Amino acid sequence: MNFVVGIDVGGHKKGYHAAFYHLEEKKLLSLIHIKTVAEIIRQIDETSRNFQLNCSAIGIDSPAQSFLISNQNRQAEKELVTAGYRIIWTPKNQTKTYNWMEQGAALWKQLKQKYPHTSIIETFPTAIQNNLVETTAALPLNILHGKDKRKFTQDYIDAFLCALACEQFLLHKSRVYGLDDSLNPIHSIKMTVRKFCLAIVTKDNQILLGMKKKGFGKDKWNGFGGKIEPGETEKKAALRELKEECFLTAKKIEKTALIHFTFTNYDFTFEVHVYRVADFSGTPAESDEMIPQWFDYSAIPYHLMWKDDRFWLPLVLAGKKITAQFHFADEETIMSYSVSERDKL
Ligand code: 6OG
Repeated sequence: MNFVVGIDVGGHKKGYHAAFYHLEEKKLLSLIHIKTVAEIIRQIDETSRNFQLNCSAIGIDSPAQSFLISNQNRQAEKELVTAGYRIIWTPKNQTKTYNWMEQGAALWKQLKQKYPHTSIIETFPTAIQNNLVETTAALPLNILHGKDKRKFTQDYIDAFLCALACEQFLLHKSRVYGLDDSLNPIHSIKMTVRKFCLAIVTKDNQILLGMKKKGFGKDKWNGFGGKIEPGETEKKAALRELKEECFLTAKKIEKTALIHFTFTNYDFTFEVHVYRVADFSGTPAESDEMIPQWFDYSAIPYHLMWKDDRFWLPLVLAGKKITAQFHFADEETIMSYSVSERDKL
């Protein structure tokens, strides 16, 4: 029988928060706030002894190596940024090392020495959080005993998310960022990704939208797009869908957004590659899927479109490049979102 440990690194003042999670029983054994690495090691050993369990993986938040390699370009981080996550530990031309980085690096080193046969992975709670769909776990509320404990609930949750990444890693199901890098990859929870394309056609301050006649998003105005076929590039897919759905041929096409959508009731992520088509040939015409119509930028029917569009489409029309993520509770309700401008995609 096995357990895993997820550790959130908070800095010298805050210390560490750790979640001990029983793999087979899928149960949190404990959530603790600890100040020193020696204390973590003592707790791991005690958990092994008391419950007769083997510690099979440890997942550490705040990539521990970032401190050691702050001047190197790390592939995992680039991939996370591309996927829309904000990486705060390696700002451009970083001159400052934060004490939680030192702390993470020290933790990493000492655990490696102490447990050479245990898998130790780096993980990233924010990336995990966005991939959780129906995961639930009882949070033992006795963690709230004592003064100020509620303040740290977030840290306990992060620690638990790190433990979940360990579980996925051991099942070979983790999502890996930076796999080809010489440095450690970052593991997160995997959700199946389905790739889609979306073409936004514009001309003279007007946008061409299509009223979807069937399928996902029926009766909504949207750009033209659909699934990216296996082996097809994202751009080729956008060109093909544009032609199939409204009979236009793009002459000028440029990637303008990468958007990830998750829905509480779908166990996959929609990864939508958005292209702006600013020049084309042909005349838009109705197809099996779409009824096309031009709209002035000032009269875009957002109330008859996907709820996310009002948050990102104005930026795209203003010529920006963006990444964004939206989590929907159902097809009409956005639970959370973030939109970021990018220099390139
Ligand atoms: P087919 O079912 O036609 O592909 N799509 C979304 N577009 C917007 N604006 N917002 C969303 O919020 C979307 N989710 C999916 C991607 C579906 C088409 O719909 C786009 C595809 O172009 C949730 O094969």
